[in-house]
Amino acid sequence: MRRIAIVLVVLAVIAGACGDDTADDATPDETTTAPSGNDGGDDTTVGGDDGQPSGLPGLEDYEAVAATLEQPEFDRDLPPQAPESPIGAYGYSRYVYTQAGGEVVPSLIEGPLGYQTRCQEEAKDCSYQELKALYDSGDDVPSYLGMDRETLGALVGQLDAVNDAIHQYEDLDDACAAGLWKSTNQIANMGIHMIDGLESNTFDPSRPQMVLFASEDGLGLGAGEIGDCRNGEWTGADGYVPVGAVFNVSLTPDHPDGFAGPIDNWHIHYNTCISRSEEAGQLGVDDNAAVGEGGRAATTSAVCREQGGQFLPVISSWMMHAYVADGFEAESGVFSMFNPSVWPLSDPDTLLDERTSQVGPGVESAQILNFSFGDVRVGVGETVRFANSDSVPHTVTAGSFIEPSDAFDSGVLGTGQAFEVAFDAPGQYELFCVLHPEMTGVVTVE
Ligand SMILES: [Cu+2]
Repeated sequence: MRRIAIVLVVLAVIAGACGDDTADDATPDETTTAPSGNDGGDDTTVGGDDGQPSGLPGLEDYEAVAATLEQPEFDRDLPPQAPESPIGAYGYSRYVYTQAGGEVVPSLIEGPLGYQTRCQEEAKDCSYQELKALYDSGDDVPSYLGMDRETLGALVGQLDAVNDAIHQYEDLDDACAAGLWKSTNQIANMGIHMIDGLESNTFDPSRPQMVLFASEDGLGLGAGEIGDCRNGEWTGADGYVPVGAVFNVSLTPDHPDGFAGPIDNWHIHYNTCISRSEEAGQLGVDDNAAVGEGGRAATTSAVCREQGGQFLPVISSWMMHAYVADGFEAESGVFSMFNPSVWPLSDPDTLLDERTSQVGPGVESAQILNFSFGDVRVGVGETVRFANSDSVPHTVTAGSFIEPSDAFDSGVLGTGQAFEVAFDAPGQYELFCVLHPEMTGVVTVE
């Protein structure tokens, strides 16, 4: 990979020498914001406010700067420097930091360090049913799955075991009779968490630590009481069926070697407030949290204490969902945190858009998620704020690796650092990461 990148630098220099007159004439105003407090960023921003095209430094310059940034050692580690403003999106990014009162606190880590094999677009065959059909067809395994045929077979076998495990229970009466107990009410795009065997904290596909239940017809929604297990019986309405499982295993330094292949991105919760209010019997508080995992947004110990909750700086386990039930096929991937086939029903790509973009007044937030800028759309005069929520440094640089432009360049952005660009003229603006040339994006200004 590195050798290819260096060849590309040479190409870029040649392209630059021959192609100056093709450079962007629409020059957005460039403003760098927020990276202060992070040693890597301030002194590396390239490109000028003086209007002089300064050219881009070579890959090796950027790599040298990137190498000075401290990196976490293990999958479970938070970044050495905390972001100053919220970053990330639950279920879609490596890190999530959320605003809690006057503080920005870590909320979630998901997936291994570096690149994660995520399989969340509808077009990709990543649901249990699709993986199974793919394996049975004997067709080539698509490269986005990052596994060979044998590994796919092993994964499908494990998911078969999960499917059998959750279907030991036909409904919540069965679950209550078997001694399961309710951990949460029905959480949007997730379901009701029923605890089954938390005493074991090892990975076994046939013995998940929780079973997720949901109704087929959108029953029992919202934050209100839906029922509970009493004397081995479910007190609420009928109609809930198993849809998937949650695994909850020991917090090892790196993520568990659980399912075959790379698509199982395990997560860890930080700064959780647990309340056990009588009326809800619900794990987690903060109903008005917009971006939490079912309202389980991170908070501070002070806020938690005020609410009468129990504060956990970290929940000491790796967790992951697996949605396997027919009728609740997870088009956003078998291991996705949110399943668009569980109430509220939605389109997977819409769910992805909703969960990963936040619009502020005049500022569009563009999360850099897993080596991707996404496609960003803004109005003329609006500002885009790129925030790096990956575990590795990136740059936000105008143009492409073959044909970089002087229009804007963030310099090296470590985890949590952000870069803002205001776009004053309509058009399509290409951008890329100097450190990872395959990482490209487009900002559409209209
Ligand atoms: Cu990059």
